[in-house]
Amino acid sequence: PAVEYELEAPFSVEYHDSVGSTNDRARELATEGAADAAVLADEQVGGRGRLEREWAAPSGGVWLSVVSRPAIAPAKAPLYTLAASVATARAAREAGVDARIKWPNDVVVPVGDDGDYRKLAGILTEMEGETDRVEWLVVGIGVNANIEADALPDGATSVREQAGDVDRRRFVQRLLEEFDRYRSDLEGVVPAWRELALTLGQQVRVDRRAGEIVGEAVDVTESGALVVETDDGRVTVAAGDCEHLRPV
Ligand code: BTX
Repeated sequence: PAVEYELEAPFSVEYHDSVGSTNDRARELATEGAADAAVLADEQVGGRGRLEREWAAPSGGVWLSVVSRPAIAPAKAPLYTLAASVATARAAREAGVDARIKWPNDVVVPVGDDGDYRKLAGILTEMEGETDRVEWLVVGIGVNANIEADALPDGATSVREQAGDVDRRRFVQRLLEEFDRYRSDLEGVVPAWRELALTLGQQVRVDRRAGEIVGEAVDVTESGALVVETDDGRVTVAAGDCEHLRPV
């Protein structure tokens, strides 16, 4: 393989040089009953983002999906997305990148002081289950690691561009350790998230299915929804209702 992924992580990791989407492979494993499994690829040829957007995933990245079977209600699933963004941002910071978190699912590098940023990583959480109980969760984490920025879409950056190449084995190990820690401490997720959030305190425009709102992002709730202070009062936006969020 292109990378030797001998990990001591608390997950059994399946490695691919190239795959369609690690989330699709992880969904298969989840359906077969896997728990605490991860799928990792050097390249994806059918990487997916939210809302059927494409995710560019050339060779050199960290394209990772983790299967969990937590005893939680689906309403708490967004905390897994926040936990993954905290874990990713921390691993990137240890690699020398000024990584911050943009609600709901991006890890970004700030550019200047006006809220602008470049996207370093994205999270795609998918689940199966009943209304009161999750059966499985697949958390997909895509990190532009050892990739030239000009091989990526506009507005993207990479660990290589920010800080030089990273040892992907160590990066994934750290990311999975942090993710595992917050999986078993869901109450600790929001406090850890706040410390790295770029979004809090920003004036933002949120495109929702229910229409657009503008205001100051003041906090996230205990289930990971964003609280926006608008001229008409406080509005809570669930991650699943957010199509776009940008600073204004
Ligand atoms: P998103 O819907 O928030 O962002 C997708 C948007 O980001 C795209 O429309 C494009 O504008 C931009 N974009 C595409 N590729 C990149 C990139 N490599 N870097 C920066 N910006 C990009 C974000 O979705 C969630 C992405 C999750 C990706 C992981 S990779 C492992 C797993 N497998 C899989 O298929 N998806 C997840």
